[in-house]
Amino acid sequence: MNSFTSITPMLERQAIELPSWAFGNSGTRFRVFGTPGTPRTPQEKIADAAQVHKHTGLAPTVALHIPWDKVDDYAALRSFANEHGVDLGTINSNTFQDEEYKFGSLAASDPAVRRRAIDHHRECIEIMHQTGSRDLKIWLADGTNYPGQDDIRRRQDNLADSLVAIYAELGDEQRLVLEYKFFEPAFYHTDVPDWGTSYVQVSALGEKALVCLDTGHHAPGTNIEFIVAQLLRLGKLGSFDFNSRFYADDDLIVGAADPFQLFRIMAEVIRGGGMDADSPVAFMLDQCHNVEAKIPGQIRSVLNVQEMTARALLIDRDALELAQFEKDVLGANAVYMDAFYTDVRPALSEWRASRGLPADPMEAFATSGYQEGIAAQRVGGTQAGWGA
Ligand code: LRH
Ligand code: MN
Ligand code: MN
Repeated sequence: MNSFTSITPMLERQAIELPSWAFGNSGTRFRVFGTPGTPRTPQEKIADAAQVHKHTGLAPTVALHIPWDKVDDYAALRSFANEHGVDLGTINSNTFQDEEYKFGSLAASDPAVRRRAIDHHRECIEIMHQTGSRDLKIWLADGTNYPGQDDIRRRQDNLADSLVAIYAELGDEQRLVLEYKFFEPAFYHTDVPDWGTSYVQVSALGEKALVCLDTGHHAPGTNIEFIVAQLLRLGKLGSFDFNSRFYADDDLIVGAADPFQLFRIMAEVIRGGGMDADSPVAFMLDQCHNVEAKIPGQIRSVLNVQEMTARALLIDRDALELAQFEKDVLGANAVYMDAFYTDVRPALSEWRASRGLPADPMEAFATSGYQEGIAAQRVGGTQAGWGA
C-alpha cells in the first residue's frame, strides 16, 4: 500500500463545496422540523458554512441557489463571504418552484414558459459575473406523469434549443453543468433522467458544458463508479453533488449509507485524473439535514469525503495493475480491499494538527460555543426550499 505521507499533496488540494441550502431547515413532504439557530438570510448561511471550512480546511466555497439566496448586491455578498474566509461558488438555477413550471421549464412545450426559464438562467449568469462563480448548475424537474401526456421526443428538441440559448450567454471562463435524475418530481418520464442524456445534451453545446453527477440520482444498484470512469474517459465529468441514500433521493450525509461506494467512486475519480491539479471536476455536497444539527452534519460530510479519498489514494496502483495483468482475481481484489479497510483517521488527525487545524473538527466545533451563540441570536429560521 502507498504510505500516508505520499498521499498528502493530493489531500492538500482537496476542496468540497458546500450548498447554502444545507444550512436552512428542510424536511420531507410530511414535516419540516425547525432547528434552533437556523439561518434567516444568505449571509447567515454563509457564516455557518465558513465554520465548516474553519474547522476542516476542506470547504472553501459555498454554492448558492437562486432565488432561494436572492440578494440585492451579490458583489457585497461575495465580500461578506471573503471576510468570513470563504468564497462563493456554483450558482444553481431553480425552475421547479414557480406555478408557470407546472408542465416543465427548458423542455416545456409552451414557448413562453421556455423563454421564462431561459431568462432565469440569463439572470443566473449575470449573478455569476458578480459573484465570480465559474459554474452554472442546471437541474430540471421537467418530465411527465403519464404515458402519452406529452411528446417526449419533441421535449428533447425543446431542451436542446433552450440549452443553446443559455450556453451562448456564458463568459469564456464560465461553464454549464447539467445534472440528471432518474425520477422525481416526475414519475413516468424525466427529461434528463440519466448520464447518457445529459452527455448527449452537453456534447451538442461545446467544451464549456459538462455533466453533473448527483450520487443520489440513480436507480438502486447502479454502478456509479462506472459512470464516473466513463465520463472522465470522455472528458465530460464536470461536477459531483455528493450525498447518500438508502432508497431514493434521500440527501443523507455522504458516506453514511454506503462508505464502500464512496470509496469506489473516489478510487475511480483518482484513476481518471479527477483529483489532478488541472482536473475540471468540481466536488460539491448536495444534502439536507432534516433531524441532525446542520453545521456538524456538514463537517461530518466533508470529513467522510476526505477519509474515503485518503483510503482510495492508498491503493497500490502498481500492485493492482500487476495482479490484473496476471489475471489474479483475488489478489487484485485484495489490493483494493486492503486500502479500503485501512483506518486513516489517526493519520488524518495528526496531519490536520500539523497544519494548524483541529485534530478533531467535530469536537472543536462542539466546544466552540458557535451553535449556542446562533441559537440565542437567531429566531425564526428560513426553510431551504423543500418540504411541506
Ligand atoms: C434535485 C437536486 C438538485 C437541486 C437540489 C436542491 O433533486 O439534487 O441538485 O438543485 O436537489
Ligand atoms: Mn443535486
Ligand atoms: Mn437531488
